[in-house]
Amino acid sequence: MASANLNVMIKAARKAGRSLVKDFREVENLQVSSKGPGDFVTRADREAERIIKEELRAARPNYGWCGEETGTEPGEDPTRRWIVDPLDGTTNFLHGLPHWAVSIALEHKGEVVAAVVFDPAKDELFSAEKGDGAFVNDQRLRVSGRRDMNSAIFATGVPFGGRGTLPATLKDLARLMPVCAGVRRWGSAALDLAYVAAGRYDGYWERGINAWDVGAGWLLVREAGGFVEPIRPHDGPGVDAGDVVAANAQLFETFSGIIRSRD
Ligand code: LIP
Repeated sequence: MASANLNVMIKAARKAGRSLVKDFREVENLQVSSKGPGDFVTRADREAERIIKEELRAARPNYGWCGEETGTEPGEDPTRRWIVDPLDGTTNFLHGLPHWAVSIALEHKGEVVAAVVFDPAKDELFSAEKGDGAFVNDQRLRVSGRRDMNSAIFATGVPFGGRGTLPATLKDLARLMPVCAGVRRWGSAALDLAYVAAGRYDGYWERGINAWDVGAGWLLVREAGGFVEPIRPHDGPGVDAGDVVAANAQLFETFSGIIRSRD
């Protein structure tokens, strides 16, 4: 039985999802325009965050806010904050690729306690509450049971445009790819973590990532029986660490050891 907070989060995610699906249909038409859909997607992203903020603030006016588009705002309740990426997988959305999600996390005293990752294009709503398990729609999620690296597949995000973490990520790939069954880069951290929770990926890692990208997925993996930690030691909430490594229980030590071996 979902809590009142989770029901509020699901309602907000679905309302924003309806707005994004309408805009996504327009983006597909704009691919051929010379200017491209960049400005249109920015407006879609900001409208989605406005919808989510309106819904969550109406229900819980004293919680803090951390949103990709509108930044951070402390709340009267200093122990709780919403962590929101209204459109995770923005570049996919921009190019008409149907792999993007609305990500909403509720953090209490530095720990994520409720999570929603909604993929409207595939009609999959991933959710979790601390101690109550993780679900996709009404189906309970469990991480994969694979024990050997050479049959496991992993996901990551490779920085585009030569961003700062590209050299480190290329070294990760050089060490990991020879000992696993493959690596996927599908462009949405929130869905990458949701897919680890669902057992579709056996693990995921990314450097140079934000709290709003990973906040909800962090709890999904843990509630599905997986492990998720910052790559480097970090004081404070793990979702603020700027990097992340996650896997099922059997592979986490070996996988995280490979990713951390250069740090
Ligand atoms: C994206 C992440 C993805 C990362 C991209 C980007 P956005 O978030 O979900 O994992 O590799 O660089 O940060 O910007 O689409 O919300």
